[in-house]
Amino acid sequence: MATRSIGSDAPEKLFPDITLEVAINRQLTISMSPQTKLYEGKAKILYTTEDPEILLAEFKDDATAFNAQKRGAIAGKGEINCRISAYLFDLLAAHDVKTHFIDCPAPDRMRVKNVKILPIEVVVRNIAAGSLCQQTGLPVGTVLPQPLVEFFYKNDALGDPLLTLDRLLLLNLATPDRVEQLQVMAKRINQILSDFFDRCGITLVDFKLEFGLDRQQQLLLADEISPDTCRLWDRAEVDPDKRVMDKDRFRRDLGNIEDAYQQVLKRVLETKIPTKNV
Ligand code: ADP
Ligand code: AIR
Ligand code: ASP
Repeated sequence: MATRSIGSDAPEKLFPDITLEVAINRQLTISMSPQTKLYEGKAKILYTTEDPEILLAEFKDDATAFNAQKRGAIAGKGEINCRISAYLFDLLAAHDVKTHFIDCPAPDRMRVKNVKILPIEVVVRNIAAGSLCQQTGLPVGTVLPQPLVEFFYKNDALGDPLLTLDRLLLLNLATPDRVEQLQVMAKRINQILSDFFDRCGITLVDFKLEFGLDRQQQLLLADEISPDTCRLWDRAEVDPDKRVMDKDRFRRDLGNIEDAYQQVLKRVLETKIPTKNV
């Protein structure tokens, strides 16, 4: 989908007139206030709420890969990803990481703080996989000596290319201080999530984060953290295909996608969080 700055354009009506009655009924189950569809992406729909500082994100079952060249659906994915994300955002908040997450008014819906998303995808890698292997020749599964933080330009039209620091600064995507802040936050988030997934019997191979600025210019972790945005390997499996519990099952046609996503949710919900807050 073409990128546009959320909140800046005239919002599109939520439902066409012909389905107004259904639309009204559906809205009433979520909130008594009118909602307008602000943006529909590949995996989520964002709606306005009565409060301009709060958005409602609806997680879809739709799945895409390779910059939407491959399309499909994963039954139950919307709810699973919303619940996993909510749980992980709570975990991070308990460790004083500031996130956009407020609450879930329905299993596939999340209320979030409205932020201006930075056009940067922050990827953290613990083990070599995916584009790192394709672009460097490193064998899949190579344990990295330390976590690698990479920046990609969040721009579908350009295919989300890898950025160098100089390109990032050239394009004014962030200041040097912001880059430093993103690196520090990404590494901290990696520590917390890696420890947690370890307890779930899952290896956090790599993941993508998005950040945004709220009205007070505070940097918040945004978007989602789910099997759509992480590579997750079952620690009990050595087989390179069987161990995959994330969107690579869809990307690589490995089958059993729904089961893998369900299994991640189950393990996340069963695992006790080692903090005093949660
Ligand atoms: P895409 O836009 O890549 O197709 P999604 O379907 O997940 O991705 O769409 C959700 C969009 O909402 C993303 O572009 C993401 O950057 C944006 N977003 C996520 N969290 C927030 C937030 N708190 N405020 C505003 N926009 C957000
Ligand atoms: N990712 C990147 N863009 C979209 C997503 N979901 C995630 C992948 C993977 C990590 O970022 O799901 O967990 C690195 O992706 P890649 O393709 O660069 O190896
Ligand atoms: N989410 C991106 C897409 O839909 C990239 C990916 O996950 O492979 O194309």
